[in-house]
Amino acid sequence: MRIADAQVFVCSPGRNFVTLKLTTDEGLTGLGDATLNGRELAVASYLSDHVCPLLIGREAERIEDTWQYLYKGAYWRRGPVTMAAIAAVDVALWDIKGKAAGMPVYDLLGGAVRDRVLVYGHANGRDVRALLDAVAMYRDQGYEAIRVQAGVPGLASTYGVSADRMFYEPADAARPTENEWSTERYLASTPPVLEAVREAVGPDVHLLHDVHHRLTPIEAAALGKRLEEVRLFWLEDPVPAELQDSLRIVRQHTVTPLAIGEVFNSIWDCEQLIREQLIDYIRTSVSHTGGISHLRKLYALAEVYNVRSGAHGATDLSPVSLAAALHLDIATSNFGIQEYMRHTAETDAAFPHEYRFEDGHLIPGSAPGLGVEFDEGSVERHPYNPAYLPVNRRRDGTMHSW
Ligand code: KDG
Ligand code: MG
Repeated sequence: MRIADAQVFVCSPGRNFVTLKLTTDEGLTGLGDATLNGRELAVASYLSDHVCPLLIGREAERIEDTWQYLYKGAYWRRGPVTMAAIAAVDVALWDIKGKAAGMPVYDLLGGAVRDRVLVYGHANGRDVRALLDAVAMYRDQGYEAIRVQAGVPGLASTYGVSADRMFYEPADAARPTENEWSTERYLASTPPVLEAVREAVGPDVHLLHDVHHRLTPIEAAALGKRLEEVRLFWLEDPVPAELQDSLRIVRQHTVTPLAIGEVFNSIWDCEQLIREQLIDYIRTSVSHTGGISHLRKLYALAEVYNVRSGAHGATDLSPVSLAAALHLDIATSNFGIQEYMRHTAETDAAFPHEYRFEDGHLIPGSAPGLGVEFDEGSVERHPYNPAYLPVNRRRDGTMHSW
């Protein structure tokens, strides 16, 4: 069975998505997600101009060989654009292989090791009261794990906190929105807020918090130490991700579990973090880390070092990515948790899917392949709408992480 056609679709049903569709000479189709928030067209061009022409005529069954061909054959390795493009091809080929075999992808990956996937939702509020309302809403929906983010008093806006409770979309403008940042204010206001949430929900709900790479190692160490009594499930992205050694400093000072990696795009971005057991959860995603083929190698390395998965699953990862993540999660023994930021009804309509939410968990369904379709009419109905993630400036005007 050979790849006969490769099409790239860019559309914006609620937000921008780049979708790859591969069709074989036997008429089977497979989908991959190539969305890179705020840089969508770069991946679309990488695929259409440089990858799709190379795929035509290749054997669709040879997933690993195609991965190596695109990764090594490019000469220029890694990077988010390259790895998102390779991921889309890889996931589409797994989808095709599942359909050809009449099996869900998780069966091709060794079979399910659990019946469902624990997920966490995003509660946020400008202040403690609004945050507690949002947490209660997630509890009412059955979530057992909730990420909690609050506004910082004295700052007009904070990345990660929005008025829209259910469908938070940070890429909100054709030129990046500018947020203001104060580490001092954040460090002063955050611990009491998280303590109040723990007090309100009791001991049995998993609470998570995302720092969005904003602290220095020693500031992150102090925050982790201060939050130990809150018993977070994890403290995410406490420091910028580029320097893996930074996590050693944080680790030396606190037993608060650490998660990092949503911006990583290969095993080499976190090899030291895993090997030295500097983190507890790795946040890499199928769509930004070279697809199922690469991510399962990364998870296998993590398993050796007692690091568990906690895959990124924000709304900028399309339902195709989410389905791929669920198939891998359910077949991975060192799975930890899956992020699940709900898509809007428009997005769900553009990508009809088998997976479903039940009692704080997601279930991938047992359709052959990934169990996701794409409505190509979305391209005309919902054209691309340039949107960028916000930027963050310190109060003295200098740029800061998000
Ligand atoms: O595109 C950026 C978002 O995916 C990111 O801000 C979400 O930090 C995030 C998270 O943990 O979901
Ligand atoms: Mg994050």
